[in-house]
Amino acid sequence: MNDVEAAARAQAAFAERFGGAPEGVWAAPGRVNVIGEHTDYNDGYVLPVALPHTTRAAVARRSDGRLAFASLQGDGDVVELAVAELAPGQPSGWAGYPAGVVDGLRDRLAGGVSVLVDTDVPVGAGLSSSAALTCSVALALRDLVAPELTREDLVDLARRSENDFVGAPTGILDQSASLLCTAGHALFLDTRAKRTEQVPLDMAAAGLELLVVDTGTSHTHADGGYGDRRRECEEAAARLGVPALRDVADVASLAALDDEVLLRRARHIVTENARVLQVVEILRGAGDPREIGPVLVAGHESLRDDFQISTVELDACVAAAVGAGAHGARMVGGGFGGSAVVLVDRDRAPAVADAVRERFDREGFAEPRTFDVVPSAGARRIA
Ligand code: GAF
Repeated sequence: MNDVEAAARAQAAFAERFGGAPEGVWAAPGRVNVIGEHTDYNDGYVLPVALPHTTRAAVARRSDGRLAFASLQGDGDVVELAVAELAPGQPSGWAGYPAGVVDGLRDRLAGGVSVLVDTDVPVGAGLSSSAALTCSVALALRDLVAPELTREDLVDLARRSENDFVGAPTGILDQSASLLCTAGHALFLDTRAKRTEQVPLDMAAAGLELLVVDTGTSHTHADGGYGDRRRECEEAAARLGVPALRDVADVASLAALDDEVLLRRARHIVTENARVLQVVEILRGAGDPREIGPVLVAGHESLRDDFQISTVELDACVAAAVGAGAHGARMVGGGFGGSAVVLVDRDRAPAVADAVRERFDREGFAEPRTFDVVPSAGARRIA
């Protein structure tokens, strides 16, 4: 669906649910991370691209002090409450994400707001559907009531909704990707300095495809595993006497860690930051983007063996894809389920996707969903 069709669909649905027209419609994409996993909350580097898939928010201010959230993907129920009732965890469920954004600007939204969302970002697939939701609403509210906010401010507003309101202890990878990515580029972000560089990434010109494989096994960040990893990284940094694992120069500097688990976690972060820099170097140069393939595989192995957040489905996907001729593949996102990304020659892509499907069938896993990703635009107003 293009932006014009998506806007018309959201406007019609808004009118049906709430009566009247929205003041506008905003779209924000999900993301797939090329490399740089779990580095964001360690002050490190990331390199995401925006998906063509977006969440759209049709929004209008109200004057009765109430909030209403509706979704075309849910059960049709409208979540309603007074602005004064907003509190972390209230409302719960999906509406907590946009409500947390409203909460961040509640002094400007005393009259309330109605929000209708529609999405084609796969939910729970490690493709950042929650950031697509918070960022579409953040951009809408910026345009309506807080024009002085920069996109970097909105990254922080959306992150606070997830961290403080919903209770998911994420970093800023997903929100930055959704708000700062541009079409045809990967976003190289230094999460400490908040410095960005748009790195050209034209897959088609190189005869390549970036294939996403959604294993259909879901994950959620408010659950234990992600928070455990974050705490382990903080503990490792504290024991090493550095502000964050970003400050560890190399693997040799980890020798002081006598705890095997903390050593593994820290080793992943140190080597992953180096992999991001390596991939950026390759993509910046005149070299062949295929050269990033082995770096992606090394990233997967590190997430599997050191960070220990992969799954049998994700491991099987990577093995089958590489076995069938992909240049590289790795799991993406928070882990414990979700999707993998595969770098493959365009003419080999159907055979690689088939090989993954056959492997899943043999192993008795559910059939995965695959699609090609063109690095797409970040959040924008579409009506
Ligand atoms: C999730 C989080 F939301 C991000 O902040 C990031 O840590 C990612 O997992 C792992 O790289 O998407």
